Amino acid sequence: ESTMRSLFVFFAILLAHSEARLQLSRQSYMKLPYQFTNGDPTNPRYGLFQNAAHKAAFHTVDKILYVASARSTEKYLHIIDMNNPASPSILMTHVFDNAVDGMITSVKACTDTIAVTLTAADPVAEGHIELFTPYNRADRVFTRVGRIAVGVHPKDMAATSDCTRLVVANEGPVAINPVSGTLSDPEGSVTIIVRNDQGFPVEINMGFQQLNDRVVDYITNGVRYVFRGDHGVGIVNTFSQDLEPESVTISNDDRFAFVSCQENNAVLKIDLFNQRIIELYALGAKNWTSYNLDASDQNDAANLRFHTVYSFYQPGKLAYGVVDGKGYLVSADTGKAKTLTTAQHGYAFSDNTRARVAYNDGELDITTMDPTLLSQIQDNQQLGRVHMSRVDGYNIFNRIGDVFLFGGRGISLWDSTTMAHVFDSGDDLERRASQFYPNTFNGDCSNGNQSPTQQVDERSDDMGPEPQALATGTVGTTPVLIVGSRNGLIYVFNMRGVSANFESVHREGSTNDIWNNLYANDAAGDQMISDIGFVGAGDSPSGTPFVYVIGQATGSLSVYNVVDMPDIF
Ligand SMILES: *[C@@H]1O[C@H](CO)[C@@H](O)[C@H](O)[C@H]1NC(C)=O
Ligand SMILES: [Ca+2]
Ligand SMILES: [Ca+2]
Repeated sequence: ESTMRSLFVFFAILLAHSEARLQLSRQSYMKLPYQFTNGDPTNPRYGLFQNAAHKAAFHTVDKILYVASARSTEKYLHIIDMNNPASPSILMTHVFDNAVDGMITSVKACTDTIAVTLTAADPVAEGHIELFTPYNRADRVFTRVGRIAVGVHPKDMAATSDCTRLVVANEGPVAINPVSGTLSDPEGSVTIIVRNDQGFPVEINMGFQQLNDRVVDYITNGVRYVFRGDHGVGIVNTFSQDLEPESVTISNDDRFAFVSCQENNAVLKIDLFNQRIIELYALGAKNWTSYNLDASDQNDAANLRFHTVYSFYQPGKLAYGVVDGKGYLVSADTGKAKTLTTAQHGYAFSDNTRARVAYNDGELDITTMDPTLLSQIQDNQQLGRVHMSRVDGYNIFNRIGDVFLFGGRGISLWDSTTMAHVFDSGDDLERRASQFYPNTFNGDCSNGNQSPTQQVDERSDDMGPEPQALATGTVGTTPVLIVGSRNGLIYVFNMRGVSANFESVHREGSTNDIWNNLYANDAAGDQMISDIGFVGAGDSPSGTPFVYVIGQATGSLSVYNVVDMPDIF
């Protein structure tokens, strides 16, 4: 019987490994300059943790990639030649030098227009979108054609397929009002910019105040109304002020926009034809009873364990994908807690606390909670360190009876008509990371004097793998999903059936030196992946589909071909 069993295991492994798999094949890697000494483009400066690159957009006709920095001092848009994805080169760097602007937050490339969103230097003032004609290779010029005000702190932007509508998600995060010197929570909003024949864009600003009337319904459905003010000190904060858009995507028929309100764990669906909000949907919580997770940073290793906790999906990035002719909203379930400090926001508030601290502070209902869960909460190797919500999970005794964590630690598919949750990758991201890259599992890139292996496990108590970039596309006839995690892993999934099925995972860069040295030697990979784009075979100069990846911590751009390769046994 045992011979039969091992034979069976042998064949199972053989089968699993003899299939072809969609994998990434590295084409190029480059660091972007964060500054030019004395403004001289021939004198670039490079540095780790300088936010030299953050977002990118590919112009399919011109084969140009526009890469934006995320710096208030140097607002750069690098215009990069991608005629040969194996050796991209900077053609020009456009410098945004309007002192009223804060920093670049997103970039979109349409056939005849390049759009860039900029926050305002004043954190409670409205931001802007700047429009350009695409870079002209012959004349080497990049010409601005318009500047339009949007809402406070534009964070993300999407365009319809014909580019007649741009949709901007304005986060409106809490800040200190520079005039009054006190806390101000600007309204979140969505701006729709409609192109007309005169070339003068019409803009529609959509606030969320209309949703305040239904706040009780929304809370009952599970939408998080996180910071409600403090009436004792005269801070009133409405639901619409607390709703904070993070990411936006548009359905492939250009009819609907979907906006993720990350901290609120909700998605707004907007009708782009009638310019109205259809509904605000609560995303619900993930029940970890069926999965494993690593919630402790104190064992310097992957320890995926079983805990009876819940977590909010809280997508940091949305995309739209079509499977078997039906559209799905795809979410990267990053997670985010809302933390306000006196220094930065004029008031101290914390959405989250470490589970053991909540226990010690008497916030948990120890009389009704499962004893196993309570013992895990008192153990820093298990749940003691994990950040849990102190706003949710209250029972009728006004004590926390259920533990809610931040972030789904995976990706989800949502029916774009009903917003039903139709697929969850469960613990796939952490499981594959622990299998293929255990030495950097849930690791961080935050200390230049430490190595990637020294920073292993540091994000486990936060939100684990933290997927924060997504792209959908097609390789041959296979719909694919590319997912980038904060700690530099790039996952490839196929979307056959209504699910995301694992194909491969890639980590770029070495682990055998401190980050500063790895960075200097072009061996740090892409850390804190902040954007990913997929370029299909028809738009790729080589005819092979490729993926570009932006790492914010490393200020880097990587390009990979997506190839169907047989696995080497
Ligand atoms: C979570 O799943 C477990 C096991 O299936 C179940 O007992 C529990 O009721 C679920 N929790 C919720 C809120 O549905
Ligand atoms: Ca706000
Ligand atoms: Ca761990």
